[in-house]
Amino acid sequence: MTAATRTAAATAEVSAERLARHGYVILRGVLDAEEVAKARALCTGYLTGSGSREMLTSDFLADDFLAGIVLRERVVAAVKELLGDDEPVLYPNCTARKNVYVPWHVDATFVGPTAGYVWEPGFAHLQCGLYLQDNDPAAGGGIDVVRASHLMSFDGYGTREPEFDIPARTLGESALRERVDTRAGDLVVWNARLMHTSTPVLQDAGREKFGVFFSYARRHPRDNHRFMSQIAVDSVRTMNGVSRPIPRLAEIARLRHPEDFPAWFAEGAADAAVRIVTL
Ligand SMILES: O=C(O)CCC(=O)C(=O)O
Repeated sequence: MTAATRTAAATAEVSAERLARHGYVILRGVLDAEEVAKARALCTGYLTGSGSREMLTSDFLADDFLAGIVLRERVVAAVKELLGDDEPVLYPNCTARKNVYVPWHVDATFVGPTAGYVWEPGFAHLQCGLYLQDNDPAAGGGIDVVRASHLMSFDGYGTREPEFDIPARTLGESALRERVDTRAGDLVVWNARLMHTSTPVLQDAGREKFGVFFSYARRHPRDNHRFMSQIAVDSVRTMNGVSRPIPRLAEIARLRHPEDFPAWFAEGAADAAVRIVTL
């Protein structure tokens, strides 16, 4: 993509400058109402039963419609603009989730003593969540964030002190807390260092919550390899001396490009100058 096309892809809402300042941006209306209904129906079909909350990457990629969202021209153009990289990296960390609610956190790969590299100026990683329902103040449906917390250190490894009250920050009651105001079909793109949580459900909406998730990054062999290696490390969890695999992460660590990807997806990525990185 030329610099001119990249600039055309940028709007006040979706710009590298806004991402740097707030820690997230919203790409509106990636799916229209009909497509949202289609995606919800697909997710309902795949995520059946109370134990089925997250799709394996292979199952997600096997669905042309869901997988196609990741490579939509508008999505890729926005990612390139936000990363400032015309050949971004896509990780095989693609999934759809049903009724997943997560407490306040910074994404695991970006926390702790081995993750110091995420504070380097050249580092850039984007977590993407496309929500298939409005994010309602009472019923939830998306995420809340602590605005600009990607610039601050919650774990002692960062470069900038949090700028809000210490007692408030862990409770997520900071004045910088905000509900990301998404409508069904909008894509939220956030810096993985951003403190975020599922918007709480205060009142049952009488519907399932669905989201489609994927990760893009700036091309950087060391950082790309570290992200994938951390997924491999996280793919086995040990508690009380008993180790058990986390199937979705274990599969990501096993996938190889291009052979484990649908041909149309691998070709579509290549045509869009998106590099798929596997271990
Ligand atoms: O979708 C949500 O509610 C939370 C997503 C999240 O926290 C994550 O993907 O890291």
